Amino acid sequence: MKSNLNRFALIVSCITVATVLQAPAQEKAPAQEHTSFNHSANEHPFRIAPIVALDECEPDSFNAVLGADFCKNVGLAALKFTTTFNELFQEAADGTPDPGWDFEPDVLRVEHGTTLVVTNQGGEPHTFTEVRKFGGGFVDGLNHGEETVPECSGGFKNVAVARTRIIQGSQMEVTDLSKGDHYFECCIHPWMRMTVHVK
Ligand SMILES: [Cu+2]
Repeated sequence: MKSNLNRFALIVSCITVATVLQAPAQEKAPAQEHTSFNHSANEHPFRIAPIVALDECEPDSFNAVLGADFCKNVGLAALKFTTTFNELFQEAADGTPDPGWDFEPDVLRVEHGTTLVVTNQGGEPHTFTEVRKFGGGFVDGLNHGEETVPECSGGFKNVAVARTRIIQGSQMEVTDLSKGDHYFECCIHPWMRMTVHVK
């Protein structure tokens, strides 16, 4: 009887040891899957490519012309890092458009399948519009004589243009870009340009 009890205790402790030994093995399996998932993700490290739209609009002068709350660069205005509405048009007319109105980066190389995520970190609306060839936008006074490109014509009355508008603080995603070169510009401030190479 005693011997049977000992055998039973031995069996129980063997099962316990086996269970304990198995536990890490079970935890390991998903970890390995996770590693291989990360590995495949590493083959396409740029599945999401962030892009920002920037500007330095001066709220008082812009809003006097375009309406209250059109330009929301309150922080920059406090620091005096802003350009007034008239200055912006004068700079464009002089052929030296304001570099504070910008897409970053200017050039981007991405893998096929990458999603562009464009965030408007500026104070006024922009568009991120794909064009066949860079050219003028839909605001004549900002075009420096360049003709409006077909993709921007009609301004926001054109649904295709309106769909590419990004208001302050919001984001827009661009997906399904084919392999090759793609050109994007702002239909309001046409010197805001960027090129995306899709491999
Ligand atoms: Cu713009």
